[in-house]
Amino acid sequence: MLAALSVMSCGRKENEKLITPVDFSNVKIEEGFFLNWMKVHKDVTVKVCIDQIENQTGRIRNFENAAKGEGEHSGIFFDDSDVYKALEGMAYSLQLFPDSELEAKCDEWIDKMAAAQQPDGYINTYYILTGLENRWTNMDKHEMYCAGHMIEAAVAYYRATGKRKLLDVGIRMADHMMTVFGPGKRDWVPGHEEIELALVKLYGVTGKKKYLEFADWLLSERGHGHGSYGDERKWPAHYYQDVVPVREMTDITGHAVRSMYLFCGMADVTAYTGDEGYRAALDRVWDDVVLRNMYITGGIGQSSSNEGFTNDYSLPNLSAYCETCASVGMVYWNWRMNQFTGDSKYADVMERSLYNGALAGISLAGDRFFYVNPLESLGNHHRQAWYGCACCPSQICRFLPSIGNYIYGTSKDAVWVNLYTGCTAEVNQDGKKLLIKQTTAYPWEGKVNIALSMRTPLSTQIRLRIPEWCKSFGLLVNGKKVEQVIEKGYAVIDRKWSDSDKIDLVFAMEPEMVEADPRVKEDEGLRAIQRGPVVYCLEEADNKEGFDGITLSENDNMSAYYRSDKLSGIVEISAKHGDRIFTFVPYYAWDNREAGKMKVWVPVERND
Ligand code: FUB
Ligand code: ZN
Repeated sequence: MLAALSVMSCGRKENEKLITPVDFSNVKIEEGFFLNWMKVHKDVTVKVCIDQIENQTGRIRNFENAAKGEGEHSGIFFDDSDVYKALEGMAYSLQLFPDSELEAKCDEWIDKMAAAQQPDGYINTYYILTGLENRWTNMDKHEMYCAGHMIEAAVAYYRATGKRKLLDVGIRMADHMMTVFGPGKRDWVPGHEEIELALVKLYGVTGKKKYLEFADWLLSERGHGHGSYGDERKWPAHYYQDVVPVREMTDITGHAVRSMYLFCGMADVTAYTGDEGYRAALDRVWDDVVLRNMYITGGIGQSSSNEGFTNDYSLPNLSAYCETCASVGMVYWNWRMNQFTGDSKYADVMERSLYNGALAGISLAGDRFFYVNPLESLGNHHRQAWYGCACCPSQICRFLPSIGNYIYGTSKDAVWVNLYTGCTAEVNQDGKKLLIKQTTAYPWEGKVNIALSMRTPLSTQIRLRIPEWCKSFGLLVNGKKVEQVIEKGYAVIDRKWSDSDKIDLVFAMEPEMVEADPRVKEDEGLRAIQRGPVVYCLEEADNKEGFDGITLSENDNMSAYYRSDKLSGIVEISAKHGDRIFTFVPYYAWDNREAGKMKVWVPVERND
């Protein structure tokens, strides 16, 4: 039943997208680095989100009040989106760990959402409770943003359970929007992108092309002067990516999360339409984001003033905004770019943003969150149990359980391995079932063992990403060297595979001192430490004496060792500088102990 409605039934043009990702529901993370995150998500984060949404804030009450048509709206006008994003995360969790109690909670919330929907399909508790006559008057008020998150939750829950009540709410809201906006109707530029990618998901699940076309139309509305956002002096059009038509974009502007969702929407539409203009624009802005505006953590959006981008190569550390949602957005977008091109440079960025920018957004215990992720702290920046604007906690709630999405992909002739982590995946390659079991302590060790199981021998390429940080690697098949070529950052092995075949990969993984692009003035004379995909930082908790004066030199001896007793299990790095030893811990794990200072970039004495 679900398969009949799958994405591939919707007329994706052959070769528009090279790689089809292997869905996380077919990837079991039963060991390794991410297992702990999956458990923490299920046991803690989901419960924290439910408690915040039901008891600590008025988010679910807004739906109850909207259903009754009376009472106040509490919180921010886009708070509905947090409920939808948490629900999406709960749906993913159900897919991994069936749980009748959690499913009942989802059903309870969905009943409230459905009851709040207006007869004409409109749903948004802010306008329902503050005056429906004002709806669709201010493009910055996130009505389509909330609708998009609802549709994403609806698709997730439908896929997890087969239940379509929320999906029908989503369909009615989408149909409502299409009666008001569209060619020959009203113009509209969603002030916060999101609806575009959600409509493509709705197309994927319903097979109704009108949703894809509406997504494309919304994208084409940008940059023609249709935008109207209330206070235009405060937030000019570039904050909303509304200065030029999206096909003409060359530079990244404005709000970081909005940009990420826009680019995901453009990529998703292009995957079906093959729009060359969107593709070319995405390539241009990717260079601008990654080469000129990205932190070493894969975080983006330098400034709190616009929650977004400023000037090329201006990357302050103490005031870095690097919203958690923006790092998750980088994962979403780079994953899509990789699917078009089969170029590992996108998966490299995806990995960087995942292990550093995104994972930093949640405490190791899964109960506290960072919204802003600076690369330096004077000791006054801490995780919080929740936020008034809670986009980041709910983002993390939907992101963590779906991490399995980013590991594998398939194309006509190849199986693609993008992330290395302990897991077992069931992959359909050329109509045949292939079981891939990865065993590895990555990112702490560079050794990866991949064991294949299949009923009958299978001829296919296996494309193994050689991470950009890796200076040398070894690759054996069944214990022997084999012929391989490197293409766009992947080691390609093309052969007939048999049951029980094994691939052994070893990536040399040493602590490295990394220097920023010389145009980044804020990092002049500084170095950061990275090992494998993990970026490190100094915390006062480990380096109590003279923290502000810590200096390294380029030839300091660095050693890395695994500490199962520390920060849920990490590789710690010690740098020996003269008679002092400095301890570095992974950036994502900072602020999980007593309060203190932190820095990623450290002064270095040069040897020349
Ligand atoms: O506006 C909705 C979300 O709240 C944005 O994506 C975040 O940057 C925060 O402003
Ligand atoms: Zn956020």
